[in-house]
Amino acid sequence: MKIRRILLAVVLALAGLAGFAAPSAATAAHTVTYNKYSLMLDGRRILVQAAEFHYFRLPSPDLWRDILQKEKAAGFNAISVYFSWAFHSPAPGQYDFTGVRDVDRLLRMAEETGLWVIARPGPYINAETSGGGFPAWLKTVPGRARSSDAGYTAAYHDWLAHINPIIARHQVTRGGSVLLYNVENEYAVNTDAVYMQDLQDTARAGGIDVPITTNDCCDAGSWSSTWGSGPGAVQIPGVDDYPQSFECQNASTTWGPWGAGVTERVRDDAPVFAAEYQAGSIDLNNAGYEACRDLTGVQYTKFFQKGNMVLSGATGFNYYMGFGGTNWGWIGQPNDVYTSYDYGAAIDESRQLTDKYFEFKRQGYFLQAVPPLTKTDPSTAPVAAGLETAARTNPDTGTQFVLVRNGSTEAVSSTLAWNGYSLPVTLPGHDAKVLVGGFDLGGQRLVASTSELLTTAFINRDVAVFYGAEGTPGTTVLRYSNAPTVKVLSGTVSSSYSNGNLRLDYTHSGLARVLISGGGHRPMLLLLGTDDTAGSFWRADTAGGPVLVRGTSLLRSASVSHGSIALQADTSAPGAVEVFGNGRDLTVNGRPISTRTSPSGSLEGNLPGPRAISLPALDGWKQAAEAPEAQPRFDDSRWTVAGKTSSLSTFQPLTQPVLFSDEYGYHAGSVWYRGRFTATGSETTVSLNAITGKRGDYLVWLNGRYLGSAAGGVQADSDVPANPSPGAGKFTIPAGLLPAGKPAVLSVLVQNMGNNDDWTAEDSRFRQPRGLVGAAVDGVPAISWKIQGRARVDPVRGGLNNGGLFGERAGWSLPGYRDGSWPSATFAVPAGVTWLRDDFTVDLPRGQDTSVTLRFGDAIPQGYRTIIYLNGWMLGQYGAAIGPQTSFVLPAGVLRQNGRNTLALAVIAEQPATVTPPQLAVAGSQRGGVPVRDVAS
Ligand code: IPT
Repeated sequence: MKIRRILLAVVLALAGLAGFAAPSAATAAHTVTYNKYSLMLDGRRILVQAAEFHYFRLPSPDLWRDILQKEKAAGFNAISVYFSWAFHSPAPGQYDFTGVRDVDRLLRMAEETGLWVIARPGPYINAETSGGGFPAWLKTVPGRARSSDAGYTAAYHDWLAHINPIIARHQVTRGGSVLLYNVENEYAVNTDAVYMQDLQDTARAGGIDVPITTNDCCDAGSWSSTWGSGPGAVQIPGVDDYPQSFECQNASTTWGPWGAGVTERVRDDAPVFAAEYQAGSIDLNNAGYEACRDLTGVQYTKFFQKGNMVLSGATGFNYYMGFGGTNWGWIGQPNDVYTSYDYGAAIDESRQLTDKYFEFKRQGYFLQAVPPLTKTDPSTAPVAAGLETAARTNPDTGTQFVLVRNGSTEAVSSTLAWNGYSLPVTLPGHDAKVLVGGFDLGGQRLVASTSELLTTAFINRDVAVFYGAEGTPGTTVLRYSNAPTVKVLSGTVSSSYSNGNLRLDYTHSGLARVLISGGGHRPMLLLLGTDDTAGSFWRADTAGGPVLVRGTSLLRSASVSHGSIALQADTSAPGAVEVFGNGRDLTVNGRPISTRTSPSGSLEGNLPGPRAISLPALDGWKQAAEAPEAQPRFDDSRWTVAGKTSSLSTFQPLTQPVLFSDEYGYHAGSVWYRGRFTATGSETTVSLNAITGKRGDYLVWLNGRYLGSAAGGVQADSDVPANPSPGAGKFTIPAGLLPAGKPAVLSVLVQNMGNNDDWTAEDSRFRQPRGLVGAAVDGVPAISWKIQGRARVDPVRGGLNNGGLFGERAGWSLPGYRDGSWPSATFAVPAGVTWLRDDFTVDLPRGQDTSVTLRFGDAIPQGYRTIIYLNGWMLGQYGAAIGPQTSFVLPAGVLRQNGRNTLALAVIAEQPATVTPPQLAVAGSQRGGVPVRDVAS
């Protein structure tokens, strides 16, 4: 054990030689300090490059590792994680940290992957989650939320008492990977310093000893000592920037409407920290997430992020989101998002790498290659006519970082006057570069370059990869004590030597290779690429030295020992692979690969691609209609009596009693109401009112007769005048339906689409009711009500998976349900609730990562909504009223990849309809992947 620990420590120390090593299977305890420039780990400056990841949006823990490895492979050294209170607590005092909620496992995985963690346990998290992460039961707890009021305080103390110990034992100070602890979230509209201070005191009392930060809203710093040195100030102020805003439908014309995206320096005793920097967008206007990816595409990622690097001097970055994931179950906040939380992120919802991922990789590798960036001051920038320039310099090493940006949409060619040179530069429209000069690059001295540095490594000799936009000029100047020998191995590069400087001129194209030897330095291989060729490099740092790889679609990890290089890598097609590393033999995913040595000193070989996939047709559908609750004689004796007369919501019930579903412990999904009264026979109209959140509806029956449906109310914002009648529906009672003097039963099925968030820290918004808010039948003095929602908390899927449809209560969504007596589907459904079930078997190639989706027709039908369950896991909602989504990710693990699966669809129809069933489709398949076990179902 002890030897193992020492070995790991050696590995860690070796890894530490290359750039900013994040933890790797961390064991040793570290200290974290900071000053104006950066955080420091054991006194060594670090730069934090984090990607936001929400474990609760990926219900297959083995796939967490896939995402973490992909983030790591893009040069991220950290993840930022919200911990969702609602996700862990279905009821007051009940907490679950098992299975898909096992955050201890998540933090272990982060350690194993070598990623630091910025832990963000709220209690309020926003994040387009229902209630902003507040459990819905909090709506019934007295005391203003996000304040120091007693009731709220007791509630969040219980949450923190559960989550803080888990976070605390994974801190870097205890050998783990949690580096920062973030309290609250954009707590800027209504502020209570006693509350902010208590969150920090509670964390400290709970063993949190890493620096505490908070993310402030909207380019502005607060909760810092300069803003108010009183209670509530955090150690490291973080600032959120979303320069592109969220109008994905205007992607092609939008450029920075929310500002320059330069993270503000809030105070001088802490580093600048971009706590959330926009890296995607919510799809506010149903444009689809590809439009959001365009809004925040490669040009945006270059222009704004590189600008921020130099203009802000930030040494902590967190990109929101790195991977968005899925609002499965009822975790989403319906006003801003539908099922998919793809976010237009660099890694898409089906876990595929997009173009933007490769831009993140270029930037991430660069940041790791230039330690002097952790301590810089603004300096005089070289000038290039027609282009924006700015510079920072490290006061100790003199290393310069020069931003060159083109704010126009057309390419600009200019000359950069820098360090005594006139260097031609061309930038495509909306492009940006961060150039480095005065830098010790391995055993070399870089004077200046108009190519950007991707990475540098010592692999038998110095290897450096530089790049620039295809077809643009590049110049690199290196210092030598006498003329070196320059050998161009491939490409066109001219060189000249004078006064100790070697100048190389070239046009960025493909991948040029130049071997430089002599000149008083150790030899160097210079690789001069384009955005694409540079972006194709993968790097892993091993105990046996760094490894550079080209030709795989991903490099997950590498090891080098006794002359053998072993890669864990994915391929999306068969093809050539090239590996630079300290070895003569190569294995990929355990398979020996035959190789030859190239003139560049690398190993070259060929790798197989993925095997073909065949998916079964979904053609065995069975069908059953339900909604017995609509029938007058239905037995509701076990249902909850709805008889309350008041609630804590500022929204006053329109009629008595209070029918808000949360008051009766029903917090998610569908909820049924049955109201009884004695008819006079002369009633004409049922008047109802329901609040569902955006995208919801409700359906109404009287004495078993379907009366129709209405859209549920929204009332998303407290800043619009309150709508006294948000979700009104009037239903005519057919003549003769209500015999005089006879009991009548009114049945109503209401969707609860999720709760509003509490972004502005106003109770009115988050406590807004869900369910019926008013119910009357003309001439009827009183209706007595019963209510039924979810039957129980699903022990593996949790409290947000199910609502209270009859089929959900009776297990129709579950894989084990016996549907043998159900007839084959006709797909003709009446108004009301109809279920479709299909069992299917898949047998996907092993050792291959296949992402499967459920595809519906592109023309989204009106008039009904479909709730999708795979093996009992509620994975989405499809319908015209819900959003533009037609394709739903079926995460591996929830999808049994080699076995039998059950799909169940609950169709809630506002009128009779014919349903077009979905089919399975492949979103991507790569040889490789991580082992994925079936998630308990
Ligand atoms: C910022 C929130 O902090 C984050 O939780 C998420 O909601 C994000 O917005 C939008 O996706 S708030 C910022 C836009 C003012």
